[in-house]
Amino acid sequence: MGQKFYITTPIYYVNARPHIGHAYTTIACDTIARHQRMLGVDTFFLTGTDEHGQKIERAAQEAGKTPQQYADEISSEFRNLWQRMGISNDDFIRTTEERHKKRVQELFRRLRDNGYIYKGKYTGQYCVSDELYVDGAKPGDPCPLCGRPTETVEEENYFFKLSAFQDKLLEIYANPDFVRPETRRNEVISFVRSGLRDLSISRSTFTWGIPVPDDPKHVIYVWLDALANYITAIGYGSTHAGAQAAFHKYWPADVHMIGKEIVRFHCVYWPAFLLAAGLPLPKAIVAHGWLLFEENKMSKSRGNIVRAETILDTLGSDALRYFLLREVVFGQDGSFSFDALVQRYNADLANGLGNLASRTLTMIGRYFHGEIPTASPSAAGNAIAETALRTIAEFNVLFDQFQFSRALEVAWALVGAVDKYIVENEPWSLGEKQDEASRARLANVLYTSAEAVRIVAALAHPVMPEATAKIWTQLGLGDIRKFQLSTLQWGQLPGGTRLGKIEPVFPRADKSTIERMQQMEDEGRAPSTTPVAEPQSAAPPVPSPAQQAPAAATDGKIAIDDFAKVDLRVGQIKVAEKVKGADKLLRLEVDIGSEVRQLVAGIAEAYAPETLLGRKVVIVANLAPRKLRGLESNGMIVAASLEGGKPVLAGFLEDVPVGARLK
Ligand code: ME8
Repeated sequence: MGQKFYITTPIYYVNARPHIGHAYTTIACDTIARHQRMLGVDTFFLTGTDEHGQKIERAAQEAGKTPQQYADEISSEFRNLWQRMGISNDDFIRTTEERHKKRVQELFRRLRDNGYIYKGKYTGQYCVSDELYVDGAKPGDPCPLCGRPTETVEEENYFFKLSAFQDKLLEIYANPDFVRPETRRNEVISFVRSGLRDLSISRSTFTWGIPVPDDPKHVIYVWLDALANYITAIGYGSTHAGAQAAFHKYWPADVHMIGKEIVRFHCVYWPAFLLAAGLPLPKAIVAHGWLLFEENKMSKSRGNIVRAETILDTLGSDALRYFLLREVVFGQDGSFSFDALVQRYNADLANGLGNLASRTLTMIGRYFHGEIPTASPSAAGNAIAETALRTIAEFNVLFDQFQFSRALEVAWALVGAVDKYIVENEPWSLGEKQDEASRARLANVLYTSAEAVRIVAALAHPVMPEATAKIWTQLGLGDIRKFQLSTLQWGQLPGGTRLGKIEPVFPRADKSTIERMQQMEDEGRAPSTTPVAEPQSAAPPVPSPAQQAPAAATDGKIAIDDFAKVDLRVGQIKVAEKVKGADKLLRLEVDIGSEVRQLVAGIAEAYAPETLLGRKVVIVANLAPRKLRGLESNGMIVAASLEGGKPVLAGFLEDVPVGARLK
């Protein structure tokens, strides 16, 4: 056909283990990639990990590891999870791979040779968490993206002439398909209209990055490094003929799928870099909304993440995929809850498609000796056939517009229509009769139901690859991956086909499934290397000396090296609030210089939340995360623990800067 399709996810930072927020983007891309492959299009699907920069360097330091060790561990967690979920990516790029580093340097050279890079001095604010230069901000100002305090950066940098691209970018946004959805496009247009300043694209005060060619004192700005993955992975900058051919074949990307918080990097910086390099632009940048949990964006720093593994272990990958794509209106924020997941699973999958498939196939087994009955395949006059044809057309249009939820709703309306049709036609009564007319009607009813199941399975295959493949085999149709979606029509199910072994595809879930998932989440918080069993009761996490003592040397004393393992920092309380249903606990957000951490502390009986705002405290910053009342606590606040009394927070008589280390 000569058609190609190239789709990418963002490459995920390795400072956090994967959660279902990351899985959401990856599942959406996987679904689109599978859909394209089913249409016979030569598809390339890329994902990977973003491993350089100050944020990763600091996270590794806090974990007591080298950045490379740290990146290796977390990157492999992403890769393993995608494998376990059956994600069909064609490559997995790591920005610490040689192939990437060399090709990024090649891109840098090209930007420089084309006259878009100059050396200058940068003095301004920087957000390490978003790796963002915050133009026009003053020291202490918060980051416009995440609200965390920015840091002052003063160093000699290489600059990219971003300002030269303002008009050109605005012309590009005139194409309504370039940035989607419309709300994000408007945001980008107004950001660019407000004026673009040149962008610093190197750093010289730390080393964890790709060296600037011919000036290795500088490392390349992590966003230039990261965005380039979309071209380096498919061969840009390579001298190998095969890689060059792949680049020419697949670039430009058809879709860069991202979360809405990284729109500016993808829709402003990335096209400007490409224009400066003289390379074609991606066809579409599609930003989805956030997955919320307990009303907030699911994220490691908030500690409100849900791991994909919990759902894979209970309901399976297809259930997670279906739920996320059906429940969340693509482009908008959507809430995740275990209750909603199980409800949707039971209603649409166990009682919906699963039940329809199993009752239809069981009746074909009973009344037609396990062979699809021969019936009139014509759609004319058959209301279900007509609905199915409409469903195919609508589903494809909605799918192409990334309206997964609506597309699935339309397909499941067909499931509902067939359920009703079965009830109205009572095949079980027809099956009791032996006259020819009843047999012919029974054959028609069961053929119609089975054909509708086949059509829903074909449409839903990119969304639920495993379950639909099973239904396909049970229908006696062999390998669903060989089916060409573009040919899907009513009446293709051949009469006389022998059914495969009939087994339930979506066993019903009950209340205990929800409890199990919640329990698994509570237990699974701590990293696997340091199991922390945290009781659900509100035991105050104020440390007792015994809990705090690192590995003991002799006679209960410890060596100075042991003490040095405890990362004690000055923190400042930014947010303090009571934890619902726990008298002793407060949820705190504490600025520790490098980031704002969420902590849960057992000090609610001693301190009213409002009296704590702005207070400087001592934090154990490198404690393994643990969960209290469903909230992740990332560190511990140090307090005197008084026998029979209330805890008293440690503090300072002199003023001390936030983030200072205690040693
Ligand atoms: O931003 N809801 O990496 P990252 C929906 N390395 N999607 C979510 C989500 C949530 N709660 N949480 C994460 C970076 N995501 C950069 C990208 S690309 C050249 C560099 C998904 O680890 C979503 O796709 O912070 C979001 O954009 C991405 O993970 C951010 O991943």
